[in-house]
Amino acid sequence: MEQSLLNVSGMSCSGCEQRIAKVLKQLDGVFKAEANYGSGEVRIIFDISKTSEPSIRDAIAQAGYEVSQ
Ligand SMILES: [Cu+2]
Repeated sequence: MEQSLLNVSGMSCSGCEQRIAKVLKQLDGVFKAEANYGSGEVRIIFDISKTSEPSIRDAIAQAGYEVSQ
């Protein structure tokens, strides 16, 4: 199991948190996804054999948010 903490900009309310969490939980291999718009952080716990951090970053970007390095 792998844990990543990403800095995401563009979240402005709890709806954004829920939207990102929902999108990430739909990815195969993601066990936990928590977004916090106050801190701009998204914490993900995932199975590295099923998905990857780049895939997670892509999913967040496709949902309309920006992931910083
Ligand atoms: Cu929002």
